[in-house]
Amino acid sequence: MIDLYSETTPNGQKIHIMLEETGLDYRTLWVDIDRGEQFEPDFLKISPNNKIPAIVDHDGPGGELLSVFESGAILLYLADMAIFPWCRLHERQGQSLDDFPNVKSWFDRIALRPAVARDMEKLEDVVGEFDEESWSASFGTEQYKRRG
Ligand SMILES: N[C@@H](CCC(=O)N[C@@H](CS)C(=O)NCC(=O)O)C(=O)O
Repeated sequence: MIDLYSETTPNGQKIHIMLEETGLDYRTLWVDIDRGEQFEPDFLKISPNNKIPAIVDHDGPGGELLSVFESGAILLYLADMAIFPWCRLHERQGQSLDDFPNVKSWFDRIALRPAVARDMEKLEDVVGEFDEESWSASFGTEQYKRRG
């Protein structure tokens, strides 16, 4: 269960939308910033910069309680789509997901989501393999050289 401390502002809406998209179990705790509720000591323990949105995950990493503030950080935390594309490249990092059964199980579940599968299929036709020249142009010695 996630507690979302929020208001109806665009920064708050980002997290409402993301939580609805993920289907995670959450409840909203409204913070009336027009009346200064963001300066209440209990809220400041969760969001030290006295801003909404903030979340408290009652089942964070290791089953521990975890609070996150700043909408960008919260979006990352809620964050499967932010890490999945990097995880697809695990072989390039010399890793096998067989060594990480929990990551593999998460990876397989994300890969099966309809939107992810659709996107991966579309990109499959566009993405080419790296050779020495294209690697150097993207990440190596050639990447900062001006062209033209
Ligand atoms: N960079 C922050 C901005 C959040 C923000 O500006 N929150 C405003 C409402 S949209 C707020 O809580 N203001 C109350 C205050 O600063 O006292 C984020 O993206 O989360």
